[in-house]
Amino acid sequence: MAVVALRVLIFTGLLNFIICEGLKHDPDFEDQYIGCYTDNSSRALESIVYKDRTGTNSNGRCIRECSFRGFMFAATEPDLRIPIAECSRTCADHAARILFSKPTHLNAGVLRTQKRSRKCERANAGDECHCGNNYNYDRHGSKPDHCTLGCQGNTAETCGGDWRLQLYSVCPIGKYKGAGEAVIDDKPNCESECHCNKLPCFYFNGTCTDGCATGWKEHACNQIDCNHENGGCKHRCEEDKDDEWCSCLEGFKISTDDWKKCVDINECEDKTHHEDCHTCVNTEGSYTCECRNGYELDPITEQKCIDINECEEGKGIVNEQDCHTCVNTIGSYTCECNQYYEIDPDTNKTCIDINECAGKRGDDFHQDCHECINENPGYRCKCNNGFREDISINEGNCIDINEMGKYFIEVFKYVISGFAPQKNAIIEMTYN
Ligand SMILES: [Ca+2]
Ligand SMILES: [Ca+2]
Ligand SMILES: [Ca+2]
Repeated sequence: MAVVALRVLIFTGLLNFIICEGLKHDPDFEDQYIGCYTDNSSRALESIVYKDRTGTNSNGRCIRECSFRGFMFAATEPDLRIPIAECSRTCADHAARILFSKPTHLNAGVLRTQKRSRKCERANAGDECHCGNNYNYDRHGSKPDHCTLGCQGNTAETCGGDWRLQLYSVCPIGKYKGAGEAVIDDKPNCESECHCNKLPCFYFNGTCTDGCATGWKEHACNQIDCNHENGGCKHRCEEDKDDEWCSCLEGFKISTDDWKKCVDINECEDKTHHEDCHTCVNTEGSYTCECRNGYELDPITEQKCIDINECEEGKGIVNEQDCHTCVNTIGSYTCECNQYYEIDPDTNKTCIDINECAGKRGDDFHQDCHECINENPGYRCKCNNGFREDISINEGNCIDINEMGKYFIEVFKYVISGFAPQKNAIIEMTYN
């Protein structure tokens, strides 16, 4: 038994080397190889994009064609004109048969298999390129050793086997295979992105044939180049960022459609404007405000409303004429008024004469004022007969003329006669 096992080992290696040679790829796409899978009339991949009869097929060409069409998987498979019965079995099947034949027939078996293999190759009507997006490409099973038929006119590669798909992952245009496995979580590993003047880039390493697009540099055109047209950014470009390196000036944000573009922030809609901005007015890159009466736009920020100091010179308030002492208030102003004046209750902003006579005797005009006559400022008094108005003060006051006259006469008589005045010497006088 041990001898037989050893012989199997030796012959398998020999046959694979001599006859089958095994799976072969274009080295550029080797990394994208997924496996060899069984196909049948219920196709594992949904589309056949071409049947090549010119002898120019290759796995790379099939991968490119599938990528152009937006597929995730590509597979080559020979289109055999001769029925399966003629070609009988795959190369590996023949190898197994030979191993179990008598040793004396080994050489003849090898020769027969070689003949059949060549016959099958000659009989290939063409190479098919299958594309698909179905993750269950393996639903008919896998046959790892069966993809051994050479591509038409290109023996450097194999293009599947009889009803066998030589399956590769496909990266979409602009992407190329990332590091590691060809398929991760059932999806092609296409993490790397290249940016060429004209896509696609090469799928295996991202090389661009016609140079890098704006804002990109290095071999695979996957490095940011802020020195070249600002890295494609509308505003700012930051090379130290791996992803989305564009940023915007103040007042702008990254567009939701294109992270290289910047769009205005509508501060009024977002309600991010200053709380003292009465009516927010959005502008490109900023905003400004419309202010209520009594306020003006802050000349420094132009984004908030500040109180107008109406009391400042040149602001229109005429001191001592209509507003004796201007007092600024937030959003307005008021006035302090001189004596005999009061603030106009209608406007609250001008000083008007107090009508003392409209008030109460004793409180608003003098107790001894017989008839109050309003004046601006103050008031005067009209006095009854025998009284005169004391004009020494603004507040009118009636004083008794007779009493005053008697007093002065007594004093006068006393001074000139040197004796005490007598009652019958009193002289009635009118004081003017
Ligand atoms: Ca704005
Ligand atoms: Ca004010
Ligand atoms: Ca008055």
